[in-house]
This record gives sequence, structure tokens and C-alpha cells, in this order.
Amino acid sequence: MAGKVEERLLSERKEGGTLLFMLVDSENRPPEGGLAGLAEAAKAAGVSAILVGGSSATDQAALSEAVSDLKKPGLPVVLFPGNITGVVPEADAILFTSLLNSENPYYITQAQALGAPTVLKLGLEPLPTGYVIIGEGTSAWFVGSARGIPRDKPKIAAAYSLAARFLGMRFVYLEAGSGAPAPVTPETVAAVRRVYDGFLIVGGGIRDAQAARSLSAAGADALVVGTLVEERGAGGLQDIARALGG
Ligand code: 1GP
Repeated sequence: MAGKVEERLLSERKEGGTLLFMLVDSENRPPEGGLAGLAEAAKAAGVSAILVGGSSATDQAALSEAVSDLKKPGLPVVLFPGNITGVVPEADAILFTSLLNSENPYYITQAQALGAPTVLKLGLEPLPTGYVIIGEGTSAWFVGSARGIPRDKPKIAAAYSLAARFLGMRFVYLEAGSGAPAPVTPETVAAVRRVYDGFLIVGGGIRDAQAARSLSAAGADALVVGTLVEERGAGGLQDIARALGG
């Protein structure tokens, strides 16, 4: 059953364009003005939710502190864990992901089984998510032992997303990997959109309004931007948010 955060995202999406999510890596040095300031600026730019995590984040104290600061302006803060260490009580929800194209069962079901009791105990809203990694060479690909789907094989990404739908996953996250040289192709997003009717998140390597516009036109429900914010602060989000109609 959908919880508060899920309902909020679905209703915002219904109202208009593709949503924009900001990704923050809790282990990076906070920007000038702190994370609360960054969240405030992101909200003003039109961001709908903040994801916190990363494939190598292990410091839970830093994660708790980051989430508390990011929550201050009132945007939903959603954990995006790379492992069981990515679960802390301060967040509003968690992308409860299964890395569907991992070669290591740990990232498909085992970490989930280890982490689930904590998610329940802390009362975090789980957003059931099929996580699909496209391409190779990024941290998420390496750490998650993913068999990256070739960038030019949209049908394979669509098959994984259809499987996610049949497995009851209400979210799919197509991931090119943080700092990827190029985002997932619009052809891949369009192929997934044709078979997947849940909430479709696309991230990795999105750096400009033109890329955002084409992924939105292809059917993405939300785009995730991280590296650009690390480089340019929340200002980097404005052009993209404008392109999405936010
Ligand atoms: C990574 O999809 C996110 O998990 C964001 O990627 O850092 O390339 O924006 P970037």
C-alpha cells in the first residue's frame, strides 16, 4: 500500500511535468551554507525530493546528520542505500531497491532481508524499487556486481522493467551510474515506458536541460541529478528544473 511519500510523488507527477530529485552523497564535504541551505535552494529551484546515499556510503553518523539537515526545508528525504549501512531513522522513506541485474544475490535479495527488519522497526516508508544498471564502469556498477545492460539494447532494459512490474515493484530506477559520461538513452526510457506503468526514475550523467528534456519526453516520471549539484551547487538544477516545467 502506498504511503505518504509515494502518494505525494504520484500526485505531484499527476499535476504536471517530470519531477526532479536531487541526490546527495552524505560522505562528501557539505557545501558552503551547509546541507540545510542546499536543500532550501533545491526546493526553491523546484526539486520534489532529496535522495541520500551512494554505493560507497558506510558512515551512519554522517548519514543521520546529513538527513537531519536536509529535512529542514520540508522536502521529502528518501534514503537511497548502497548497502544495509544506508538505513537511518531520520529519513521519510527509503528506496527499497533490488539490483535486478546484479550477478551477486547479495544485492538482489540478501541485503534486503538483512535490512528489512530495521526498516520496519524505524517506521521508514519503503518504496519498492527495481534498480537496473545500464552500461559499465561506474561505482554502482562495480560495487553492485552488475551485469550492465548495454546502452544500445533498450529491449533488455524493458524486459527487466516488465519483470519488475510483474513482481509488483511500483518504482523502477534506470541508472547510468553517478558521474556517467552520458545518461541512459531516451530510446531506452521509451522502451521501458511502453511496458512499465509504475513510477519511472532515471538518473546518472544528467548534466543539462537538453538531456533532461529528451528523457522527460521519453516518459521518465522523475530525473535524479547528483554530480552537477556537487560541482555547481543547487544553481546547477535551475535550468533542468525549468526544462521539466518545475
Ligand atoms: C546516481 O543517478 C544518480 O545514482 C545521479 O547521477 O551523479 O551523474 O547526477 P549523477
